[in-house]
Amino acid sequence: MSDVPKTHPRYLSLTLRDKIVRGVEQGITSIHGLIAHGRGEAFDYLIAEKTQHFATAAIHAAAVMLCLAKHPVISVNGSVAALVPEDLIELGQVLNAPLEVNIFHTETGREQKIKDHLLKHGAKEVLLPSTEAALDYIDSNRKFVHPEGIFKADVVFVPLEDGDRCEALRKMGKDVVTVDLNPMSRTAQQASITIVDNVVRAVPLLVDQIKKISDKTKAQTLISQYCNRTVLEEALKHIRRGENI
Ligand code: PTJ
Repeated sequence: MSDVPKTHPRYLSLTLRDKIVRGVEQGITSIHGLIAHGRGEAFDYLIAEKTQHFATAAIHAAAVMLCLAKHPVISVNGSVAALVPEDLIELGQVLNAPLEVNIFHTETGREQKIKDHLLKHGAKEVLLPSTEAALDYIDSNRKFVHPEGIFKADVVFVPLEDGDRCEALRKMGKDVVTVDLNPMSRTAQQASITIVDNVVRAVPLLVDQIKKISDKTKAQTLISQYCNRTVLEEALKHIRRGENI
């Protein structure tokens, strides 16, 4: 870790950079994760590095969708494994959902390293992709999934996605909940629910929200009223107005 004093005005942001850099050094995060992180930082700036109202609305709906799912699965790539391992594990625990490693950039051994990293942070079980099950409508490495995990899932939580797989999952009739700071990305546009927020803020809030749901039938009403398009438009309006610049 670099020696950033806690009093530095950009302490939090610099700490996140360190986590991604450390992830690359450990062989967990793809080198492309550095570029993805930079893109995320730029959008985070535009929303004042705060969870805004459109993200809160999406988090509430996502909590319900994940709670009502019969077979929810949490997809983990090399970037989120470096940024929020404990929060993803807690999300899996509150939902009783498996974590499944799924990466875009193929580097030998990286999937296993991500799995080991999650186990070290307290995960009980982590699924790996298998050649026994593959998604339709996609050619990249992300098509390989676990037969008891993403292949069977009705709702998949896919933070920081690259687009293609979100489309494939939707075409296969699955619901997708994503976290993406860019409301214009293909993933953001195609997901069932898009949380336009930093994954480091969004996942703990999602866990808290899930814990608060006591009446699932009542919660169902919330989801039937949710419109992802409207929420994305709100996020774009917020960015265009430049309120935080
Ligand atoms: O581990 P791998 O091989 O699966 O690769 C993971 C990355 C993230 C490198 C890969 O999926 C990728 O290249 O993603 P993209 O296409 O760059 O998209 C990442 C999206 O996540 C972009 O829209 C970013 O704005 C957004 N993003 C980046 N950092 C964050 C974020 N969204 C939420 N929180 C962040 N911290």
